[in-house]
Amino acid sequence: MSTWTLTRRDLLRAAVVAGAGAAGLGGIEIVHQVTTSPGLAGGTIGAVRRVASMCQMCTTACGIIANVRDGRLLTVEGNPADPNSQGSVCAKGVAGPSVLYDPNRLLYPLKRVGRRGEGKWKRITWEEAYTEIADRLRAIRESGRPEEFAFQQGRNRSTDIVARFLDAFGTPSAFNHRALCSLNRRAAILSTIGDSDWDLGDFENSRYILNFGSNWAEAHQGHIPVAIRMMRARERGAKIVTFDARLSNTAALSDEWHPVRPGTDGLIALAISHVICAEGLWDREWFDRWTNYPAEKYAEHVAAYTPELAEAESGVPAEAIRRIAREFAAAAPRCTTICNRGSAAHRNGFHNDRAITVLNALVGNMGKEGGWCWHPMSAWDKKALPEPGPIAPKPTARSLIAEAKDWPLANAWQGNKMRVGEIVYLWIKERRQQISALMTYNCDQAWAWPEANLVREVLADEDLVPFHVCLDVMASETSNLADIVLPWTTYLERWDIDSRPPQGLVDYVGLRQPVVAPLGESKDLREIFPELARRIGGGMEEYFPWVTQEEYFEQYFAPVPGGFAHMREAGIHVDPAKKPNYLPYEKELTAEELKGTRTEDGVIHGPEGAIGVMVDGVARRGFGTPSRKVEVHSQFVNDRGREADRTISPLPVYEPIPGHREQLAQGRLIMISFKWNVHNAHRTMQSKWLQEISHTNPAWLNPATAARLGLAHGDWIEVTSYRPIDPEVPRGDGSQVGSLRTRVHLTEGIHPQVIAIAHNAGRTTGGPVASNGRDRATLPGHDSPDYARIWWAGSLSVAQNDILPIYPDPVSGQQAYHDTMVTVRRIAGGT
Ligand SMILES: Nc1nc2c(c(=O)[nH]1)N[C@H]1C(S)=C(S)[C@@H](COP(=O)(O)OP(=O)(O)OC[C@H]3O[C@@H](n4cnc5c(=O)[nH]c(N)nc54)[C@H](O)[C@@H]3O)O[C@H]1N2
Ligand SMILES: Nc1nc2c(c(=O)[nH]1)N[C@H]1C(S)=C(S)[C@@H](COP(=O)(O)OP(=O)(O)OC[C@H]3O[C@@H](n4cnc5c(=O)[nH]c(N)nc54)[C@H](O)[C@@H]3O)O[C@H]1N2
Ligand code: SF4
Ligand SMILES: [Mo]
Repeated sequence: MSTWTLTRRDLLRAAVVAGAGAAGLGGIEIVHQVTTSPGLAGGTIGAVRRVASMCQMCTTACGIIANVRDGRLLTVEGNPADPNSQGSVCAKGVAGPSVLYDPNRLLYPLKRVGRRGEGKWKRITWEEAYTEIADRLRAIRESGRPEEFAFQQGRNRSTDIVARFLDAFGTPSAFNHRALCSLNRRAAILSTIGDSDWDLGDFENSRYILNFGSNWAEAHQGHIPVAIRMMRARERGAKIVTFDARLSNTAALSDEWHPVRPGTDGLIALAISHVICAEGLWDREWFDRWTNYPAEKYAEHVAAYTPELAEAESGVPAEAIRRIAREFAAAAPRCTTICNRGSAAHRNGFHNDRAITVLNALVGNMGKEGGWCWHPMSAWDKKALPEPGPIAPKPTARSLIAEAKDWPLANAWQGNKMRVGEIVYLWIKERRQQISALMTYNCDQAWAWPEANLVREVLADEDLVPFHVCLDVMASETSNLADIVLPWTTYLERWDIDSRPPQGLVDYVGLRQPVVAPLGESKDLREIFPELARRIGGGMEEYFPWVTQEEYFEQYFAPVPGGFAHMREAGIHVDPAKKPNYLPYEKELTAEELKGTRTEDGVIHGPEGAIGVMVDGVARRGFGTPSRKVEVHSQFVNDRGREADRTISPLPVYEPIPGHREQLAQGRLIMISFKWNVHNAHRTMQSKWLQEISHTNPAWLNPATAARLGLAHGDWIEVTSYRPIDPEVPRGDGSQVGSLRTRVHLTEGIHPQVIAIAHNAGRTTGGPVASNGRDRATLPGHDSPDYARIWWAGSLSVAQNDILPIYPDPVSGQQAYHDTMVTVRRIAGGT
């Protein structure tokens, strides 16, 4: 296999070529749009009201200012008061009005009249909808089996109200998307430092950034906040090195791009560690002081992971690995790693991310300016801003599906239950747990989940799912399979308390507020749940004492100076007295904190557990792990594994993906997935502004691979996928999953053993914009003259998830999105 390293000049050339080539296939244009506005929130300019709120076109939740005239939203811009996004928004943020005013929005409650999935609906009143749903749910609750009411949520930003309702109901069957998304990354960080499940590299102050498969210029949960800091760092001369299986736009904005074979990032990190140890480039003193494993022994552990081994497995030249190791260590402590689904969404992703995290400990950059940092709060300060009103106790009923005991790390951390979302519908199909009612919220599992056709099959089956209510903004593959569809407000018409891991290392809080009145009869969960609780009764109603949503937020924001009124005006609050979370572990414990504690093996225990550690005779706060040190050696994960009959190495290791080597030798390819900057999963595909920019997903192939397979640019191909050959994975028998048809997009910007397909495509419902004209007027009364202007109607758009196998990492349950083995063959053409 060929290996190569590209310079920044080569990268820019390649990016231009990729863009130009794509245009010939109907356009996968590359757009970077980061705007900065000096304007302030609140007040008016002429007849325009400037309303502060928070974007939710993706999970980054940037502060925004909505310009509204006569009750109509005109434009959206960034809110400079947001310490994370600092007044910038991306193209998706700007496109808010196109979602709000989309003529295909759901505006009235609908009840199915034909067979499930047939697409026949009648409009009903809210009164009818409430009555039917409350009657069904009350019967389940009163049956004594509350777990039979299951709630499927996706990227929920209204966690307070959802938890309140489910707890008050008494159901533990809360299914979420975490395993589809970021489970391995979080488990790796929790097991290593304990303080947080999310790292926040101090990029702005960094001099050297190693990026293992994070596409921060286009995606990443901290997209704009990360991207603006990376660009500032580069302007100041920082070097960014990106490992990605494909030339992402992030790779193109980096100083170096190294194409990697998927699933090998952990090995590269271990090989870099090997060089750092072998050449004595480490910060040995820091490692010995602050980790629970001697540096000498870690050097022995990584001795086997040579750069040559890493080259053979990953394709990154050994010499490049040596050079990068030296450069990274030389920049310490102003150096950091960043990673995301590129390294983590694999069968071995937990260990990949552990190896990358520990690499930081080796150079002693943890918690330091310009280094690898974190913040204990991944949202706002919940102690300072407690939830108003009575809090329901946690359910005592059990849910086999939610507990997911086969995956020892999925729910291993209290308060951070991650579940294993991708097995839910398989297990319902296998009748492992009875479901009597399902409510879907903020999730399009029938399109976004692997084996999406299996999800659709289960949702269509009235024996398996007797009652399905879907709350959605627009028709989706999932709402199409509901019995009742409730019209949901968009993020521009609803209330939330929100904030994200603070990139500036100081926590903050924001308010999402309606910038216009809800369209039609759409409502938010914050209105629906209290009403349902009152109608279900049986004590549930006691947890929802407030009358209006404003009243609830009035109470919520009371502790903020200026209260709710200030939040409505400014949108964001940051406590000016708070300092960035540098070196939290060094903090000395006070005499007051040490009162009544006992020290055992150096760990200081208070009445509620470990609070610190003795280091060189001083009592310090340390880390949030059992040993209060960085757990290079995690007995915790090893023990959790043993309890579930799984072997989890306590040290970071490289575990090759089972079957990859053999199948690659037979000529199969690894199929990966990626996200475009202008799309966010399902929710942007209805936006005509965004869909016009990106609406197609041909398969990226390297010219060398295409030559081997006898393929040319633009050829039609059939891609056939297979389950893993892996006894530790459900149905891991190597059997065929399915096939899709797409076209070849030739580019040097991809590893030769990889085929990459963007996931933001392939909708068949949701109206003509989302489906490239396939779905004409789906709902009564929904049409628009704009639809005639969909010049991209009929463009290629395939649903990748129909052929992705359900493939949970056996230790954590993370869906291995980037490990699917496929065969590719040329076909005559046509969709
Ligand atoms: N525009 C946009 N932004 C988003 C989202 C979106 O849908 N669209 N979704 C949000 C959400 S929910 C999430 S979880 C984040 C995800 O954010 P990211 O993880 O940054 O994005 P992904 O596209 O999931 O994957 C990142 C990269 O991994 C690469 N890759 C695949 N396999 C490997 C590998 O083995 N090694 C390496 N080094 N690279 C590999 C892919 O080519 C891709 O460029 O983005 C968030 N932001
Ligand atoms: N092949 C492949 N599949 C993937 C991924 C991948 O990289 N490749 N990524 C995975 C990841 S990381 C994740 S998190 C999941 C995400 O998958 P989902 O959770 O299904 O994605 P969302 O876009 O959040 O869509 C959820 C629902 O939110 C609704 N919605 C809520 N609020 C609004 C709003 O204000 N406006 C609009 N327009 N819609 C709203 C949408 O209508 C939609 O039905 O997908 C996963 N699936
Ligand atoms: S990064 Fe996400 S939250 Fe921020 S403006 Fe873009 S879509 Fe909105
Ligand atoms: Mo995600």
